[in-house]
This record gives sequence, C-alpha cells and structure tokens, in this order.
Amino acid sequence: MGIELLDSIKENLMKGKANDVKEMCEQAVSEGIPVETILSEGLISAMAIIGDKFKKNEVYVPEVLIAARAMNAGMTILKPLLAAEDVQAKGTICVGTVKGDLHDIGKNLVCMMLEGAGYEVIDLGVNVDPAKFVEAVKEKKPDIVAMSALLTTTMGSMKVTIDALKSEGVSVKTMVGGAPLTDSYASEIGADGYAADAASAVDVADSMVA
Ligand code: B1M
Repeated sequence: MGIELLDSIKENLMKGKANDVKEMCEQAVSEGIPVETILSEGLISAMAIIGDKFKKNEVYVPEVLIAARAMNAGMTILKPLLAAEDVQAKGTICVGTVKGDLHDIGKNLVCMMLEGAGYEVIDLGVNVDPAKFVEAVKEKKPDIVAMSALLTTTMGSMKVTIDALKSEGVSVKTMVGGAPLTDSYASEIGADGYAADAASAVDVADSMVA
C-alpha cells in the first residue's frame, strides 16, 4: 500500500497534478509513512526523473515548472514535519541572478531543482550586488553560492563577486550558469563549477558537497 501510494505521488508530480500530490502526501503522512521516505521516494525521485528528461530535451520548461509547482504543493505538507523532525538538508545554497541582470526564470528553475534534490535554498533574487552575495555568505554560511547571468554585459559581475568572496576570505564553493556562460569562462573567472542547465546544477552541487 505504502509503495503504491509513493508511486502515485511520483506519477502525479511528474504530471504536475499539484492538488493530488498534496492530498496524497497528507494521506501518506496519516498512514504513517516516514516523512523522509515520502520526500525522497515520492517527491525528490520524481523531480530527479523530470530533471533527467529536461536534460535530454524530452520535456521542456513548462513541464518542469508545473512539476515543481506540484512538488511545492507536497512540500507544504512535509516541510513543517521535516522541520519538527530536524531532517538534515544535503547542504545550503545561496542562489542569485547577478548585478544588472533581471532574468529570473532560469534561476528559479535552478532553485526548484536544488530544493527538489534536498538542498536548503536561499534565493537572493535578481540584480544581486557582489556585496550582497558576500553579506549573505557571511550571515547564512552556505556550502555553495550559485550565480546566474543571462546577459553578456552582466557575466563580468560573477568574477567581481568571486574576487570579493576571495578577498573577504570567506570559505564557500562557487557555481555559475546561464545561457551565455561556458565551462571555460567559469574556469577563467575562478568559479569552482559550471552547470549548463538546472538539472546539471544538482549534479554539480552534489559533487561539491560530497
Ligand atoms: Co532578455 N535577453 N533582456 N528578457 N531574454 C535574452 C537573454 C537575450 C538572449 C534575447 C536576445 O536578444 N536574443 C538577450 C541577451 C543578449 C546577450 O547579452 N547576449 C536579452 C536582452 C538583450 C535583454 C534586455 C537588455 C532587452 C532590453 O531591454 N533591451 C533586457 C535586460 C534586462 C535586465 O536584465 N537588466 C531584457 C529583459 C527581458 C525580460 C524582462 C523581458 C524577460 C525576463 C523575464 C524574467 O526573467 N522574469 C526576458 C527574457 C524572457 C529573455 C529570453 C527571451 C528568455 C530567457 C529565459 O527565461 N529563458 C532570452 C532569450 C532566450 O534565451 N531565448 C533573453 C528560459 C530559461 C529557462 O532559460 O534562463 O537560459 P535560461 O536558464 C537555463 C540555463 O541557462 C541554466 O539553467 C536554466 C534551465 O535549464 N541556468 C543556470 C541559468 N542560470 C543558471 C545558474 C546555474 C546553473 C544553471 O547555477 C548557478
């Protein structure tokens, strides 16, 4: 019964059926399935499949967004219980679109995939000044800072931010991504990692916190 219910949660999440996912999470909790199991074997594993399909161009942005919305609906049930059980997140990641850049669709997808993979995500928003990244790192002590840029004119702010983090002596891994970015640009500016898409951002984060 428990396994069937977890499979239904997975299937409905992948179809983006937010209300069904929410109700099924409630049912799973009332049946005594451990919250961590519902999260990992229901929600997270479904988002991992969506992420993989997205990487292979088998699904597109709208499908990912509606799946993520269904994930969030399930999370409204699980989050308070997880907090009560003190379940450890895989790591903490501060995410933001860099200074001068207002594009947030890709950044939001990255946040959703990371959350779906079990990270605590602190979304700093758009147009994030290097000093704001530094301040957030000092205050929140994340494992990773993830920066997004969609404009060739704003990519440079990633280097300024990385340099600022280094000169402040704060210890944190840095990851960059966004349409104009490349792996070689990421190395050039001293980033610890580059992800071409939201699903790969999870792989890169996993390798950084491993
Ligand atoms: Co803008 N825009 N835009 N825009 N816009 C682009 C990026 C552009 C390529 C369009 C074009 O000319 N063909 C062009 C950039 C050219 C360049 O610099 N090379 C451009 C421009 C020029 C501008 C303005 C300057 C236009 C103007 O005002 N003259 C202006 C700038 C505003 C500013 O930021 N200061 C501007 C404004 C806007 C809108 C506000 C209208 C809107 C943004 C709305 C919003 O985000 N809320 C917008 C949009 C929608 C686009 C396009 C059409 C779509 C971007 C998008 O959301 N894609 C875009 C053209 C295009 O890409 N076809 C364009 C979908 C999204 C899921 O993909 O963001 O690439 P993407 O994210 C991917 C990956 O890149 C990666 O994962 C995501 C999912 O796989 N990824 C990461 C992203 N961040 C990551 C971080 C990671 C890892 C992976 O780790 C940290």
